[in-house]
Amino acid sequence: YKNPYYAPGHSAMVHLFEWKWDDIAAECERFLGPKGFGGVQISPPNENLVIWAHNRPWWERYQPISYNLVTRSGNEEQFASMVRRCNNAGVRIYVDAIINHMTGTWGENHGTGGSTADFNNWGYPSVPYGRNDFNWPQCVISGNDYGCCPDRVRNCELSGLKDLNQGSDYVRGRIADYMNKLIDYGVAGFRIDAAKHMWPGDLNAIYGRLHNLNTAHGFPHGARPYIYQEVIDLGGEVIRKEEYSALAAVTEFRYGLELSGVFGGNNQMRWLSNFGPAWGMLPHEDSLTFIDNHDNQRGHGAGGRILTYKQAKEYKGAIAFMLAHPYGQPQLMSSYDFWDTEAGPPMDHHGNIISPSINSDNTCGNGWICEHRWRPIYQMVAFRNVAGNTGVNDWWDNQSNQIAFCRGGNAFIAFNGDSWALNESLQTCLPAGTYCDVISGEKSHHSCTGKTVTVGHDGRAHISISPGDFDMVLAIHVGSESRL
Ligand code: AAO
Repeated sequence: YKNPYYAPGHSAMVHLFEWKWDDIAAECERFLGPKGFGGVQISPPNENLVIWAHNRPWWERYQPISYNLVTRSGNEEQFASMVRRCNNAGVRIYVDAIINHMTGTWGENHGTGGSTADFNNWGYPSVPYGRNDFNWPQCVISGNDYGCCPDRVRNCELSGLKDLNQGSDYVRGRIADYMNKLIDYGVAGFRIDAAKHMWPGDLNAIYGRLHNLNTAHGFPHGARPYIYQEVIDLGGEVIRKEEYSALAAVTEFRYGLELSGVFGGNNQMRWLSNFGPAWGMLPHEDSLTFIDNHDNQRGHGAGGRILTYKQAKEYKGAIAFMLAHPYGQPQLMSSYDFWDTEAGPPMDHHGNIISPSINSDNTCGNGWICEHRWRPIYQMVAFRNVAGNTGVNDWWDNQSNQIAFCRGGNAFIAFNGDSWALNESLQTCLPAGTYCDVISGEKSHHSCTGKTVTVGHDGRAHISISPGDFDMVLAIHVGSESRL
């Protein structure tokens, strides 16, 4: 469950938060595939409660009312077509699976596909679930429970969401049927929402019932789905991430918190020389890494000061480090603009999601931020693909906030987080040549629209990043040689 099964030459997944299936399919073909992205995490595809009381907030999608594949993002046919088209473009689809609970009660009672619930009887006829499928006695998790009481964290309700009993064979069956249907459609894996709130043994039993990935979609025989479990463990709680990494991969929340600290100026870059498990993070193969996610970019879930698109220069620095560094399986966030932390995606007055528009410079419009289309970000995905399985070598730092390192002999990156210029002759590990910095520009025909770097026969080059530069990063790799 720890292999994402990316297509060869692809890496990194992007969470296309609240995107529609047709738009994702188009994005796979026109952008993600050609740029070398590994996959897309989609918003939950199963039917959710419609919540007009909060003007269709994003979080209504975390309130399942059935496992029918119909949401604001699209219907079952559109889902199937998206998976097919993305796999054909070399881009995998990972589903956000909400299997801990069903919707809470909201004085509104119809789903995105027209299903209703019988809230007084814990009844979800479209599955169907009834009273016996939930944990009893009914109770709600309080903040203190995280420090003392694993049984309450797992058997009580997460903010009033009806808590399914995954110990039941019947419930396991309904969940596995749902996930298997998605696997058969060609998805490559799942984010397990609220995994901390389910017993590891129950999850293991459910994973054991899952089908192998669909060979008709290009997966090898016997391939198991990639599973990354949402477990917030920043220390100090009774439930530990290792209980879950024993089963499958885990979202490493410490990663984005630490890198936000460094790139936000609260810790020195030089300490990053041993970034990874030495910082209290999971082993490489267990770790799904990210800077921000859909929760913490708006103050939900794990707290802390997390960088987002709103602090663009620092954010791009942290993302560039994540993509340049070999530790973990990186996930990028792709957002819509928001100020109200409850606000749903761009929508019309019927609640229909408005598609992103694509500008001539590759960026998005209609209220969509599309961080994944920011040049330094998508070009760092290409950097990661070129770097491949190499480790970090030739680390350099100035004992402060200027650092640089190579990935084997394929790629080189430098960062300047100091208030003075970086101006050094550094070892780039690259063959002699003229390279185009993929952060400040790109290769265009036989020249470069940004900084150029000349590497000598000894592999050294003069590297300069001034504090006034638009970005704090400079990156070159064997694919950015500008006179090829
Ligand atoms: C909505 C309404 C509620 C209403 C509910 C029921 O907002 O008012 O009661 O409906 O109708 C999302 C939204 C929720 C929303 C829900 C359903 O975030 O606001 O509720 O949809 O519509 C915990 C879980 C974690 C969860 C996170 C939000 O452990 O799994 O809360 N994330 C996922 C999704 C998320 C989704 C759900 C789960 C539910 O990503 O989008 O909710 O499907 C501690 C614990 C964490 C815990 C947090 C928050 O964290 O460790 O496990 O996360 O508390 O309760 C420090 C600590 C850190 C701590 C943090 C916050 O930083 O170091 O550990 O403080 O206290």
